[in-house]
Amino acid sequence: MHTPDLFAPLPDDAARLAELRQTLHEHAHRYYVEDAPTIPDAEYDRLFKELQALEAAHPEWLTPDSPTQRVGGNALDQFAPVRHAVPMLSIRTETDTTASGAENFDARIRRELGLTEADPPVQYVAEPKFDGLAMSLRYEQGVLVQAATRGDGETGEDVTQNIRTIGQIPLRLPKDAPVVLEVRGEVYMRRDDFETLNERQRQKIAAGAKREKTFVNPRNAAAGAVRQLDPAIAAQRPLSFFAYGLGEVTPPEAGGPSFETHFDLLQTLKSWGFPVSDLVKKGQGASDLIAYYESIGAQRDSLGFDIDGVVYKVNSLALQRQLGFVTREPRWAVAHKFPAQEMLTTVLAIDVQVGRTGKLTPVAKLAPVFVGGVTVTNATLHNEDEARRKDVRVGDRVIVRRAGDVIPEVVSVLLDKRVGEPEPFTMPKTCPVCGSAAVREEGEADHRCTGGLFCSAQRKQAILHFAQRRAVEVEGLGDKLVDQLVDRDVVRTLPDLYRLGWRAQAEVLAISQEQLATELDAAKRQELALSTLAEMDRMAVLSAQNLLDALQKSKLTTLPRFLFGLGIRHVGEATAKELARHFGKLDAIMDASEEQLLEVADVGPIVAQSIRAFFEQPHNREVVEHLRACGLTWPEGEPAERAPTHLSGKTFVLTGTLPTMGRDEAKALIEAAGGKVAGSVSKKTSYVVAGAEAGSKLGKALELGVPVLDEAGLQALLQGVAE
Ligand code: JCF
Repeated sequence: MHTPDLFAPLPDDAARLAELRQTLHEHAHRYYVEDAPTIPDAEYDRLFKELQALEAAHPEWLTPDSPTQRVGGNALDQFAPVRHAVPMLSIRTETDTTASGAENFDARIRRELGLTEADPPVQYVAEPKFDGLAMSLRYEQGVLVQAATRGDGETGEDVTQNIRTIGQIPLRLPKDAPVVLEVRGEVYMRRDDFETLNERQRQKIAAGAKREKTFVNPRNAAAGAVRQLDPAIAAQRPLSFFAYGLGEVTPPEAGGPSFETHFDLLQTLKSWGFPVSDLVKKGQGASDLIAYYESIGAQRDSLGFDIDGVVYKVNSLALQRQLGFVTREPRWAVAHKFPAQEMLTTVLAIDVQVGRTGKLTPVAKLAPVFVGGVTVTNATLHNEDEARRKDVRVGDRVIVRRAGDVIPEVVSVLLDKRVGEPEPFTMPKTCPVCGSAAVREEGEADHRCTGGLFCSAQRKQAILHFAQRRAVEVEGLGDKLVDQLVDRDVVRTLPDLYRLGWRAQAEVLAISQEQLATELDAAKRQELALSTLAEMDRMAVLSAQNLLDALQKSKLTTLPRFLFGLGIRHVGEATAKELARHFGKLDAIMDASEEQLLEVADVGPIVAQSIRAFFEQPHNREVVEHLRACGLTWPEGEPAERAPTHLSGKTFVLTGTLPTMGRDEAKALIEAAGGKVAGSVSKKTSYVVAGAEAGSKLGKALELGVPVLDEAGLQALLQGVAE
């Protein structure tokens, strides 16, 4: 009788193992590349553990392309050199950040190809230029066998262990992939992954870890991860990958693929499971390249990752061959750079600025530097802890970053360039403007000046807040004029804006301002205001008159604008609107108890308390009474029923021009249906409503998977016929 071999793999196990690997490969692709998982994470984990158990029971079945082998292997002493079968090209960069960068490239291509004006435009592919590290991935018989850095283009380093940990990189390819395939692309780190990583690093440092550090930017973090000798550490650094080209490939004669265009090549890479950017576009002639440069430039800050320009490539591979190379750079491609977002400069001083609510912000004064397309001379250090953490000191060489509309900030200090031992930054104990005590509340990051409206810096900010477009709007009242009005004591509180010159006049006549009011008719008031304004620097007669007209116009306002303009802490525009709708009248709000305030949608305990505290201060009630006495009015209503709520809890972002609805109209309709309109797109945005010439907000919506509506879609939603 035949004795069964107890150690022979059970055929059931072998089949299950193959099945698990296949399933896990598919789900990994859906999760990492398509960003659209079809099973819950827990289910993936369960399948993964089942495979690990099977492999543990049958070590002889272990292969390097198994999904379990992404993290594994031992720490290295150094990386082995890898000679690239086909050199890794660098790419010529065009630093002219105007349209001519694209025009020059197109003109050069046409010249090299001997084309005349009569010939049709050249076909191109345009891609974003990812700010990461170039990587070459080598597959043999469809299995990832090696990953190498660019190095000097001829010889790179073998970083296979680390690259395996990148979920987006396929460990094995479908059957139709060639026997030998080298895919080239960029390893990078997404911004959100970078933030998470740095937060984790900060926590480790706070817990006493000595050898940990935070990273300056996603590129450096990615480079550090790729060059980690211990793959277990690399595995904790979340990396991503985009493919953009090929190295060595089985030639068509030996059964390999043949492509006609760069675009087809990218599509095929995608079909084999490689991430290819959705932002890659076909186009023709210089005009399409310019349009692409501008469109990607507008989306730059809302992409989830850093790019430093775009790349243009001649689409036809036959034409690419005809164009050839100069040294190691292809003639058929160019990188068209965007303005740098990070630059080096020197800290001249560290000032402390006082905001409207008394918040003290340390600000680094910088030697002027051109960054992100503008000249920067100030960079915020946020608060004391941030300033200390970055350890910025006067005289330091620092990296400043400016992205989009974000306030410029100091990214890091070049410690090895520090000269001598400048004093570390400390927050002053008193307000630099008014000398009142500066305090930092328990659990808060910010220091605040306790001077309140005694502090001229706070008063200036309060006036500018009141006069801004979204509040009562006093056109033409800018910060320079407010500085003068406050510094010369013409304006102390908000009502003084409507009583220009009264204080000085009352003093001259030795009477109170109330008495003066009874003596001044409209013409005299006008004359007094004009002569007072005329004394301000750079104030012409015409602009003085314009300002008086603007002040007059601002007197007829709305309750929400007035409330918002008062600058009550935590009362933004949306809350002001809710308060106005709920109570109808200002007096009702001023006298409301915390409990009554809590009945308003969106008002929680902190906001209720802040409103209550504001109106409990006699001087705040006085400001309101005087503003009314100066003629500020608004229509008052009855307490309203809760507005329709079928869009409540939904947040909309509007971008571009809608065919028939104006922006304000769309906003009003959304709000009337209980929805909110926000200025920027985030994961919390419910819908983006996009019209013609929609900008970067649309790009961001597509990237985050936020549903996008056109005007008709919005109408349907407003009428409740769509979800
Ligand atoms: O995204 C990049 N950093 C990038 C680099 C994209 C490309 O299409 C490239 C590249 C370097 C060389 N193409 C070549 C030929």
